[in-house]
Amino acid sequence: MLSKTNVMQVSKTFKRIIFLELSIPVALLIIGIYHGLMQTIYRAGVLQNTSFAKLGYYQGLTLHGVINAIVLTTFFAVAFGHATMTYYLKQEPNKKLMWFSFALMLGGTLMASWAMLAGKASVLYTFYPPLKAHPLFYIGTALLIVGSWVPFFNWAVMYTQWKKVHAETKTPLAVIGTLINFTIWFVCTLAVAYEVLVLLVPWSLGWTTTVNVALARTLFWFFGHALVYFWLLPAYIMFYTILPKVAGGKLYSDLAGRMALFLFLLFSVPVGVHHQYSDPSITQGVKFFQGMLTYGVTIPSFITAFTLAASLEYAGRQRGAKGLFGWMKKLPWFDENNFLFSYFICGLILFVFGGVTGIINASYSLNTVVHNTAWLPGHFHMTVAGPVFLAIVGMSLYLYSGMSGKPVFMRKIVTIVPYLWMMGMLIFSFGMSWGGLRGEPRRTNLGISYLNPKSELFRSDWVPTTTLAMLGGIVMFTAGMLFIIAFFGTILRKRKVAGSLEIPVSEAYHDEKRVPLFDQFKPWIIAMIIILVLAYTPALINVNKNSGPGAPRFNIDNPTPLASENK
Ligand code: HAS
Repeated sequence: MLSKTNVMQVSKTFKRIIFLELSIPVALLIIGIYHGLMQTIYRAGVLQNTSFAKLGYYQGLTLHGVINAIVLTTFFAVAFGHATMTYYLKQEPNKKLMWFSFALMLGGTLMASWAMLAGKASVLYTFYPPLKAHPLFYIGTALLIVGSWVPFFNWAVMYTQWKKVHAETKTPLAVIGTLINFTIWFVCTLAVAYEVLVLLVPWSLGWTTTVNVALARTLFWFFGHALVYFWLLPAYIMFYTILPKVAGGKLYSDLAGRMALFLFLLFSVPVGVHHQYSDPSITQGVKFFQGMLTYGVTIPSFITAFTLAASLEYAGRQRGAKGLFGWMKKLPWFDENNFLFSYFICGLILFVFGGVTGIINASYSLNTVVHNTAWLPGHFHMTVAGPVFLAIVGMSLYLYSGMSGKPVFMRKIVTIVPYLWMMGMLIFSFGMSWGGLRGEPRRTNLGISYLNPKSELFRSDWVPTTTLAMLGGIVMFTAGMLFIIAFFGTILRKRKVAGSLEIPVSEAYHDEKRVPLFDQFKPWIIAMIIILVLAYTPALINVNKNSGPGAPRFNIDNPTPLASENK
């Protein structure tokens, strides 16, 4: 058991808001992971229909992406941000603002969910035009985002007040990480807010007849790649500040953590064009430059890999390990009183593969082989559904149990869930990546054509790859449902002790002196803006010049435009 020394008492209102922000997305996960499983079943050709239980393939894929990748991650980032800022700065955020932010996020989620469940927004989580969604889908998504800005402004005030009193104290790493993450989030969401409010909502309402697809995609990816680091950074904060402690050791270097986090501020946003290597409207020079910056964004992850590996080695040796690799055996792999470790370590193992596949995608030339194939979901499930998902669910349960004073339900199963999830994910992603290299497309209901033996398009070589992906999907679905049962089982339990906010805190093995550059935001934000202007000015000039005629509105199930309605 971890020592109870790192405990903080918090108000009832604070707890109530955090509980809601943690449990609502976990409840929605039931829909999210169900549709993940269904994707693999359609794709393996077991289902040869366009819909199942009155929910269409693309409708399900949209629900899957939006709930898992946008709703869960945003709610969690806000809840975890509240927890870390409160814990480290010893001050609770403004409650009215907390409620306001929660209400905006919930209202937005309900609007977007209605549009998706009613089949009026089957546009996938990237909502690329010319696919058109109901205006409430776009407005709901915008509200969710704006709701997540509110706490950021509040935290910035809390931090400034704290810094006035603690000018010469190193800002806690978790606070630095949270503020960096939400700075990235604020900057990148400005672009998607413009896309939604200026381009998509008026077009979806029929006030404008066409949309500039190239511009919309470029604005989306300005947001879209930074979004993946908005998902990742809460996990990185946990890896730097909690993992070494729960492993039984220390963080190898505090300064390394700071460097990594600040580098994300520079490189997270100006790389979106690597999603558009195949877009004809952007010139090669811009693609090359953003491709180089993409290699820049791998540096903080390499720093993280080496720092965490050293921290884990130290932990293993503290536990009595001998020899070169003996430390691995000594780590608390299956310690049910310390279940967070299993969520973190499984996520990290998956991220080794997620990282390598990302580096392959980033290559301008190799990207032409993998773009829009099943390889891509193979890559990103080992990132967002690897370290990110596992850290989110593990920490949600940990925070809930600690703050409510209710013991975790099915603790043994909870400890095994991440291993099951990791095995499922490795099988799934191997199937997807292998299929992708054989040309299997992503975002395609293969069951109605390529995986239907009666179709003349049947591809027998995609049978093993899609079957593997489905097997992995079944294992992951089982793990996910076990977690959801454990989470809600915990909520239904009786309180055993008074709840409190308890976060394990790792000490640093090398606790370097305070370096002012790594304890302030201004120079980094200025450098961030300069790189952004250099990377995106030519990209935006390109898409305005080479955008072609505007596109009318389309529905996903019909290749003819809805032009006649656009009067
Ligand atoms: Fe990515 C596409 C490149 C990271 C998510 N990515 C996507 C999409 C998603 C996504 C969702 O360049 C699809 C979007 C769509 O729908 O179209 N990605 C990268 C690169 C990285 C990267 C270079 N991606 C992520 C992360 C994501 C994510 C993180 C979510 C959280 N990605 C791309 C590109 C595309 C792309 C192209 C577009 C492709 C196309 O054609 O459309 C890098 O940040 C990766 C760096 C990571 C590492 C790994 C570090 C390893 C660590 C673990 C250490 C383990 C330890 C344990 C210590 C260098 C930290 C050891 C202990 C033991 C006991 C063993």
